[in-house]
Amino acid sequence: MASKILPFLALPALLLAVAYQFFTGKGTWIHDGLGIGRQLESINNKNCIKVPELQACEHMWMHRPSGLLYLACSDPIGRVHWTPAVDNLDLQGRPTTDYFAILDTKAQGPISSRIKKISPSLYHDSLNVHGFDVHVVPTASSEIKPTLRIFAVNHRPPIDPLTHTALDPHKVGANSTVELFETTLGESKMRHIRTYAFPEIRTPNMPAAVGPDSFLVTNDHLRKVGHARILELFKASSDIAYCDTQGCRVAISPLAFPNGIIRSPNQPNTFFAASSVEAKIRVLELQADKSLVLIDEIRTGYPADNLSVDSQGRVYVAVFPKILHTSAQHFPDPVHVHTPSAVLRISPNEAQSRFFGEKYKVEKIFEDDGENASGVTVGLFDEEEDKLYLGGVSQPFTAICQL
Ligand SMILES: *[C@@H]1O[C@H](CO)[C@@H](O)[C@H](O)[C@H]1NC(C)=O
Ligand SMILES: *[C@@H]1O[C@H](CO)[C@@H](O)[C@H](O)[C@H]1NC(C)=O
Ligand SMILES: CC(=O)N[C@H]1CO[C@H](CO)[C@@H](O)[C@@H]1O
Repeated sequence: MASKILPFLALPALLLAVAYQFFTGKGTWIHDGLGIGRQLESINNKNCIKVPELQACEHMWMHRPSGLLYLACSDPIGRVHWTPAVDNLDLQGRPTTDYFAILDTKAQGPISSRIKKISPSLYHDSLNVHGFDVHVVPTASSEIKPTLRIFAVNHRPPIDPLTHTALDPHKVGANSTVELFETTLGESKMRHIRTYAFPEIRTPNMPAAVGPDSFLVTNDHLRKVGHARILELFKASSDIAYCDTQGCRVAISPLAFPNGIIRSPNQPNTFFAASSVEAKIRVLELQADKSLVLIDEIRTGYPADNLSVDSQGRVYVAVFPKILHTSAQHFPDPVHVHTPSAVLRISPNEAQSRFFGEKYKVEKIFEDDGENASGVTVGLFDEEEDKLYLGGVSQPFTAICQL
């Protein structure tokens, strides 16, 4: 995002600077979207530890009963070279060691002894992870370890299918697919079941499992490459697709930069979807014909990122309070430049005001200037332990904060 957005933002930014006084209040795009004029707070950021073994873990998912935390991790420097979502398409620097890991959050002992990597089996292609989601196959009893079906976005390098030669990703983009792996809870292997490679999976960002073989997936852009991608900032043009073994269909469009998507744990047909450029979360309902219908919008005041839910159905949103700093300075040098992060919690509004149309309550449960957490793209809350797990697409560690 950084290098390409900035020249483009220069002119509007100049014009807007003039009108700064008038337009920077809460509720404006400048304030809510770009974070200009926003005051940072310190919230729940004093009691954190850093786990350097888990770097660049963009997304995570917790199996609540066991406390096993699944993470998709990479290498912060590698991300600078290869993150198709933000136009980093340098094949030479593409990380080749991306992996899934499990952190046992309930076990005793040093954290490093509670981490294990999951190695893929029956899979020989490249793996460049991004968003993922897990479908838990129900078991007859809680004594039996469940089977997990992991849907993982994979940004492959493009290869000509006929000549088997490498193509230029700056011209054709990454070859992004969704991989389905199967594993037993806690197991250090995951078997590859299949690859979903369909035109509707174009610029996949985050999948949300629907069933053992089906999922929704956000495409963050309409175009894989090119300067026109920037225009998508101003004109909603991308979509969310529904896919199963037969293929995919567009479930809803047009959407501007759809990003995190997550299924409600208590209403299986309800999904929450975030956008990187809009300060609201959409509540979407999956229909019998596999289209998505907008049923509500929750204003958050922040461009939102990756989403997670807790067992009570509350939604957690990782947000960038200072998106310009994050995209222009942190992403190009994630190890040295730290950037602010915040996590919001959205819960059903139980107060009086719900009768006046405020159906959801939005509260900020974490904010830090970059010292204890940096560029967080996912905040996962463990309500049993009152702990917040903070992963970042380029963060050189994973942070765990006691609330
Ligand atoms: C980060 O955490 C430490 C304690 O772990 C605390 O002393 C410090 O104030 C925190 N940083 C900020 C910016 O609040
Ligand atoms: C993309 O990956 C799929 C699945 O491996 C493969 O069939 C297809 O040929 C690839 N396309 C490109 C352009 O690399
Ligand atoms: C899975 C997911 O939603 N990933 C997004 C999280 O946030 C980063 C930073 O904006 C995006 O690049 C990812 O696409």
